[in-house]
Amino acid sequence: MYAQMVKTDSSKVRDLSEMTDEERAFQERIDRGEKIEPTDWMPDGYRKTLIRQIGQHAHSEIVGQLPEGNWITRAPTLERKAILLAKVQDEAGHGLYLYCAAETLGVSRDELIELLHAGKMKYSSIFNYPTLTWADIGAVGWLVDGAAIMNQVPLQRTSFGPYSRAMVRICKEESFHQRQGFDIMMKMANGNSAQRHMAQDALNRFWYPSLMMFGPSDKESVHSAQSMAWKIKINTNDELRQKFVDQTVPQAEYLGLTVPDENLEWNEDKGGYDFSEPDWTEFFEVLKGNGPCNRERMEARVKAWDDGAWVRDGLMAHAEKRHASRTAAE
Ligand code: BYC
Repeated sequence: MYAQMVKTDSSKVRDLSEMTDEERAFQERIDRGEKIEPTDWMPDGYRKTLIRQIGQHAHSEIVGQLPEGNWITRAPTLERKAILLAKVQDEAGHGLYLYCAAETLGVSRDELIELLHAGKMKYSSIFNYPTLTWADIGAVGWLVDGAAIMNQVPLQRTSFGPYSRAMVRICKEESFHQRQGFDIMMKMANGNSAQRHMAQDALNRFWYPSLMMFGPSDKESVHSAQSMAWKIKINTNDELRQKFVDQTVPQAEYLGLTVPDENLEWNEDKGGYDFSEPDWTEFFEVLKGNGPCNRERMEARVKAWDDGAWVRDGLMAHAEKRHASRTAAE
């Protein structure tokens, strides 16, 4: 019956009758809304899907520090600088909770990071776009964190316990992030004409990349059907994208800014906006590594990892020494 909830690619999701006893018992736990904990039995595919999604989510938080970190030294006031610093530090914390959640599934943080650096794991496409002006920092908070919350609030109910619990904390912090972004946009949109122009330009450049954050259209989404059957994902990509547009358009209107979409129109029948799809060719190019900043982002991450090697080595040596002296004392 769970398969009926699945909106995409449902032909690939196996019915209860096609499962082994263990798989069926697992699926029934999911269907009852029980949380799965790391020591519970789980199908290999469930474990792999979670490692992929949580790992990519963690990488997104860490790589996501880069476009905003770019503006810490150039924030317009001391207060804005302190807020931005706190936000970027929060992203590091989110990455760490998520790597810990992934580690409960039997993969190490080092392994995940090596996969990222080898180009074998993804991070969110959005972070391959540059932050050219201060208004972009407003747009990132307002739109990028806004899209992230839209995706992450339902993930608080995801079936895997450690991921779900990490999401509860992350969502609290993300709402502060979204509000600080909107606050920057309000200042810029109500400022002088150059500031208003910067705010509009930031919206123009970040609108479609933000829509892409929800993933390909449901027709193209390869993982949604199985992930929804396992309640790893709660909504389809298109459902969340629609909710995001419906929430964000009135906010843009409040700011006196124009969403860069000539086809944007309220549709009374569906109770939501009709809007233009992002350019999916561009999306898939960014995923292949051909976005404006892919190379720069990976170079920065690899350099940070290499520069930090002496700290990791030092901590390991210290831990080994302590372990050796404790063992000797016993
Ligand atoms: N970018 O079958 P689909 C943040 C990939 S960070 C890159 O629909 P799925 C923040 C997808 O991985 C917020 N790749 O996949 C941080 C798959 O490829 P693989 C990050 C994407 O997993 C700092 C293929 O396309 N949030 O908020 O069912 C500062 C087919 O897609 C993207 C999360 O990570 C993309 N946008 O659904 C500020 C949320 N979209 O893996 C803010 C958790 C799709 O087979 N993740 N792909 O090689 C999810 O909810 C889901 O993984 C997605 C994709 C909705 C993203």
